[in-house]
Amino acid sequence: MNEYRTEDIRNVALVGHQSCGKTSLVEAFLYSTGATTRMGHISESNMVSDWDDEEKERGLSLSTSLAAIEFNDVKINVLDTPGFTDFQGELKNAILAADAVIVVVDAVAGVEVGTELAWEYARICEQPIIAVINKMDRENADYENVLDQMRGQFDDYKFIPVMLPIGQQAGFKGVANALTQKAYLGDGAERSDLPAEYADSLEEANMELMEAAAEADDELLEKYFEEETLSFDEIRDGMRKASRSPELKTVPVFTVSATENIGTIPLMEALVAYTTPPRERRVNIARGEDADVLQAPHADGDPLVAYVFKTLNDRFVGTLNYFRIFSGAISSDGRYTNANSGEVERFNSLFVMRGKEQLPVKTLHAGDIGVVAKLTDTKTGDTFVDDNSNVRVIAPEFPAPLYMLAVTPRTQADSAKMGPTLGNLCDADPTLRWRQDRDTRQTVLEGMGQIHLDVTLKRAESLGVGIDTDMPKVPYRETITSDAESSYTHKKQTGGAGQYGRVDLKVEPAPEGFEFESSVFGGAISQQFVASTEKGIRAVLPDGVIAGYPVERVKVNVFDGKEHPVDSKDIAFQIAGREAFREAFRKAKPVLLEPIMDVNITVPESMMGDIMGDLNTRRGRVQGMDTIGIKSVVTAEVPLAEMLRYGNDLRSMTGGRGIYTMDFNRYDRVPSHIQDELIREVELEAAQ
Ligand SMILES: Nc1nc2c(ncn2[C@@H]2O[C@H](COP(=O)(O)OP(=O)(O)O)[C@@H](O)[C@H]2O)c(=O)[nH]1
Ligand SMILES: [Mg+2]
Repeated sequence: MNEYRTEDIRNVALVGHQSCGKTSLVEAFLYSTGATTRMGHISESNMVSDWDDEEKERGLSLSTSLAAIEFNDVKINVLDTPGFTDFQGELKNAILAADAVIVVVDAVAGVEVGTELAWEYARICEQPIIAVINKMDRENADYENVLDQMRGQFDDYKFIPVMLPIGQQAGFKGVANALTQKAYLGDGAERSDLPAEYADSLEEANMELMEAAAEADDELLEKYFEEETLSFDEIRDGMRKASRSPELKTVPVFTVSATENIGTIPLMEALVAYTTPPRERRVNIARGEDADVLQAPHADGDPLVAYVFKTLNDRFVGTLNYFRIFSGAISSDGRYTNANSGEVERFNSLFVMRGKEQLPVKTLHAGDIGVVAKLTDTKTGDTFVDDNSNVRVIAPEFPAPLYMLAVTPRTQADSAKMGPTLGNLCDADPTLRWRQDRDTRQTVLEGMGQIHLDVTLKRAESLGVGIDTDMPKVPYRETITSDAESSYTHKKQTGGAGQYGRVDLKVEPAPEGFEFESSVFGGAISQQFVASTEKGIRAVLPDGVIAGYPVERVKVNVFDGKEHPVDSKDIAFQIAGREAFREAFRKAKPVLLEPIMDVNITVPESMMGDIMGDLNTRRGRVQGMDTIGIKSVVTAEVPLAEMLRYGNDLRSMTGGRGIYTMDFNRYDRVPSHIQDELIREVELEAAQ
């Protein structure tokens, strides 16, 4: 692998709905540039950027992979992202690491959920977008229709076709370039004259392109008015500027067939010409406590700022950290500081990657993307800096987890390894978490969906940890709805040392938590034993009284009791307190509380009815409805207990076209028939 300077580097993130052909496009790039001698195919499980065993098995990209493409003395770092909505974390970080976002759209399926999701992230990051309509060779491929869809869906963007298809479907032969007004047949290595029937439409596309470029810049606009034409370079520069401009939001549109390798070379040329070199990139950073923007230009000599956008734990290659250099340079004999962990890391194993192939390099210049192995304490989201600078790149905001599984180690040996391994996997993936749920006593793994967690557990398995899974329990709470009093005497006075204590107490509902007070009058119980009583009551709280869940929103007042001069002791009052509390709690009309979630669901408008009907069966309360374009957005409050498998259900209801987010709102009373059932379950379990 040659060394590439900043101006000869391009960083693009390939994004789009699952199966739109991103990974196949990387195959075509590698083949057309001579990096491979034949194109891999999904059916043969040999595509360069789907190299992981799991990816091969599923025929699905599960994480971002890096393919460095050497083309015309430029290196294009292609980040091939997974389109499956479970892997949004990978997608967001890849978009941050790149300088342009290539949205690939299927010429038959058109704009899909994954297209929109990626588009919205690109918008939030203010990244320039390039649209590629792929699969033009397929039956029913329809370039114009897909272009119209995009225009309708993303109507604040301006779409400018740069390559138009020559032929469609089985007749798709190549592309016509609006700039050069030439035809590029097959892979497009050579240009030829335009077939006569395309002359008019190309002429028109050329005008549009020129106007769009001229708009980017007052000087260009003036020149265009005067001379009615612009040079190739002016058009390309103008388009680059226009696509980066948050006001103009110009999107150049290209078209290809990845698997037929048609239009690939002109697309690579375009990636070089129409995307911005790394030097022009701005990125949000924190300097100490202050937010700031790292401004252009970022050269080798500037202080180092490099962002780790991906950490991979692999059984064969160990831990790899993928980073993007925003400023400064990195070399294989260097040591750099991880600004997040404070650790100084040695970069001896430095390389660039092409799928799983590691190509060692000595130096990576400002703007480049590389990989480093064998670090001690670095993970996704960290920033490398020079010794004394306190700069961190601000990571994107990641969605809250949607899917949970209870996990248990399979064997004794697995039990010791489970924690550290899950810890590493969660460090590497910002959308993955694990925690010990204190309420349910389960170890809970949380992520974006079933596939996400399946893949995580497979990875843990490959790292040598067997893990079994179970349905997660809902963290219910127990509370009371009225006041009640009780008195309990603990007495053991037969033979030996005796025990004696009496506690009289009152429970009442409280707004939150647990409150304890004592209004014992005239020393009926001494201070010391009031403390014992409180201890006994508090010991009940974690396990509850009626169904084994923690107690909340309760106030206890100990107002009377009785001591014995010899037999009263700590343990006696602990027991009396505990039993008095349990009794009073049972009398005070106890109820279960359950977590209520704020849920936000986006589906195609036509599916709205089904979604609402389904929410009804989940005890959901619809809070609002909205229509955005051809999408409907429903906001609702739904009990967590009804949402545990919603990701799968929504996917099957909508054929993968629905997405949702979910956040905790509050605890609410469980309806009594469900409460009865829950209590019965607990009793059955206890009886076994
Ligand atoms: N006919 C046709 N099929 C394609 C094309 N590009 C990709 N495919 C197929 O679409 C499926 C998904 O491709 P893949 O590259 O894995 O999509 P990704 O999920 O976006 O990475 C595979 O079966 C590919 O062979 C294309 O240009 N034409
Ligand atoms: Mg893929």
